[in-house]
Amino acid sequence: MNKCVGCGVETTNKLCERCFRIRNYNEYKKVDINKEEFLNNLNSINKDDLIVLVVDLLNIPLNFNDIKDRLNNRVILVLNKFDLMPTNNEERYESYFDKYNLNIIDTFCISTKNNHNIDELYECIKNNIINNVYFIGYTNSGKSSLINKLIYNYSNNDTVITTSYLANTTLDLIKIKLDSFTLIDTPGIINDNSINNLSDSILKKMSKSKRIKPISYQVKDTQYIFIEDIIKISLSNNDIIIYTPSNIEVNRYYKDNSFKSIKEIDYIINKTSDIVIPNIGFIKVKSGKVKIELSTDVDLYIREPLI
Ligand SMILES: Nc1nc2c(ncn2[C@@H]2O[C@H](COP(=O)(O)OP(=O)(O)OP(=O)(O)O)[C@@H](O)[C@H]2O)c(=O)[nH]1
Ligand SMILES: [Mg+2]
Repeated sequence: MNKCVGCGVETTNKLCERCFRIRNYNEYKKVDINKEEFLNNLNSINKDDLIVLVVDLLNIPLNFNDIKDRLNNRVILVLNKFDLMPTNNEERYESYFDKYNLNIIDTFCISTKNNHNIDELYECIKNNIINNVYFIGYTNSGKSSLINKLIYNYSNNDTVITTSYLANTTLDLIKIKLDSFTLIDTPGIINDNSINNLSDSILKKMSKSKRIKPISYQVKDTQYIFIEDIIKISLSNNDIIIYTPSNIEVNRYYKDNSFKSIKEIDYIINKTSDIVIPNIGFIKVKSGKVKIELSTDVDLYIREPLI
């Protein structure tokens, strides 16, 4: 048996059938994974291996508890999808992670898509690597896309790892020789089930996202804000700012439409905070009551404002 060059599973061919279909027919298939088994993939990390922890700026985890034990090594923190962020204040995003107390050598805001800070990151990897560098992080954060970018920019190797907008694209370790060291792609960890509960059309839309354009709303009692058909927000005379990529639809209505709510959350906000909608964006609220209704089972959380 070979290992599929696209996702790492055992296969008789160079590419497994799933990767072949993603690449040739744009056909994506969700896979069910066992989180513990996935975490076991990281057991081969040795003490002197370098870690590149890849975080999606639109899906910052509340904590890194799942992978905390694997983060005792030297870590380069990579904040990916910087192209989607509404402001270019890199320091602001970087310092946001101070509170996570990770063992970080250096932090980079990068955009794999726009090649932003990739040279700087590569220099840092070269300066700190002994043998191996593991790219780890939550699913869909862009680990495989980043490795593809490094292979493309800094080698003559024509290997391409499969990437997609769905969760769990990489299924096993993938080792790539570059220079005198080895890059190791790892299967992303699921932090909650939010991404699997989003519709295919929303995920597809998110994969074509454009830079976030914040929209401020002064909302009266009788109004509602809708984000696509996923979220309905009601407030009483409150100000909010919605941060979602500009291709995501945000609308204000004076009447409720036929929104089918499956989950309701009532927040009482005391100080300026973000209500985070993983993978989609966040809502900055100053204070007061906010009611959120969801038409799909997405786990929201509150954090200090990112911006
Ligand atoms: N806007 C934007 N999208 C990106 C960037 N990098 C990756 N993506 C998108 O993010 C999605 C996930 O990318 P992958 O590289 O497959 O992510 P991964 O971390 O390897 O995912 P798993 O293998 O499931 O763990 C794809 O739709 C990519 O196109 C970036 O810099 N900017
Ligand atoms: Mg991957």
